[in-house]
Amino acid sequence: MKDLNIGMIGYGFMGKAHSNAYSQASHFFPGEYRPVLKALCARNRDKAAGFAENWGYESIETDWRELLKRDDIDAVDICTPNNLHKEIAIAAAEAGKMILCEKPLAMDVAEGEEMCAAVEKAGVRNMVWYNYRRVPAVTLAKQLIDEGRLGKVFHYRANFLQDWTINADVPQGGAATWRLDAEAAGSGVTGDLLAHCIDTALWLNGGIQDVSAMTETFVKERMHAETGQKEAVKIDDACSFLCHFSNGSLGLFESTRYARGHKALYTLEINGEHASIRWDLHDLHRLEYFDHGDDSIVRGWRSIHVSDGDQPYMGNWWVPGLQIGYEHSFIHQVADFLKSLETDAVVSPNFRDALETQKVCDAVLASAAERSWKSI
Ligand code: SOE
Repeated sequence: MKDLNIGMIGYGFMGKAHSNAYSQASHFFPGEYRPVLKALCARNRDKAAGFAENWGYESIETDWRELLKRDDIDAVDICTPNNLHKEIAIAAAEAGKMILCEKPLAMDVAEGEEMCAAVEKAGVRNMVWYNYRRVPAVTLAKQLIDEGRLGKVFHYRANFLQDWTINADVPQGGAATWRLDAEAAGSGVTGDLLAHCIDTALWLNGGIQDVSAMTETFVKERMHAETGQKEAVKIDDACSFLCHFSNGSLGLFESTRYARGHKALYTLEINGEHASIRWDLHDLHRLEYFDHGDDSIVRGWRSIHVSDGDQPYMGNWWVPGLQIGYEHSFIHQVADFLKSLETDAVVSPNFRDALETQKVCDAVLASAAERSWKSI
């Protein structure tokens, strides 16, 4: 086995998800390459050391520029808030490192274009962590669509609902709440949650032509964790949009952090001429499937428990019937990245793919601001 030395920047929620994925991938998907947790980089030395010890990183750095200078780092994983993605990614590309970047790719399309240009000029392998594509049930949905089982698609519907910011005392800015600070996050639910829905939609249903959106910021001022002052909230708390897909289907998307009772409810449904598909993150190992070709007396929604060896990724896990969870989508993403090193295939979503998602996000925000349809 060849080593793929990872240098990870950041150690929050995604730092854990990615570290776990690097640790597990080669055990369950053995191949030519094996990730090695070489260095963890974060500004706070004590916290970096604690995280590194817990997850088994061999060393720490407190300045990402020093990490990029190291010859023993092959791939850089960017798990920082969104406002740092561009600078780090461009420098990492110039240093010849492979890059695995957290979503969304960038703060906006202009930044994303620069990042794409940098990785393409340097010729470095790159990937963005839109992990939900690699939930086996979602990958199975892609397989069924590609086999033509749905026929012409009429409707694509997706929601991503949460409720963790309803309390006006939740601050903006700082380690755990930077997602509420426009300076760090770029946008609110559009870049954080709808970006997932858009990435999956572009993958399953093809390009989006135009959008009509509305956004709302329900809590107008929040204390900023860094200044201690109440400041205007500039992110979108909720966003809904309509769109036309290039294949002629109509799209309907909704995301909010104000849906009391919903913690992370990502759902999608696709209605085609011959069949429909739906999926729900809270029951992520199941794919609901309605096939109009079934005999009429038994026709109905079937609930496919995606756990059998001939279903995506499942042959590498337990015996049929035993399921896997959220963290495995990240493990699959690492496994596919490692495989791409062997085969020299492009691994997706790469920066270019994620730029398409960014274009839709930017158009959605512009449409909401201007109250008009926007072309992509
Ligand atoms: C926000 O709460 C969040 O953690 C997103 O940042 C993730 O991308 C999403 O998968 C779950 O929710």
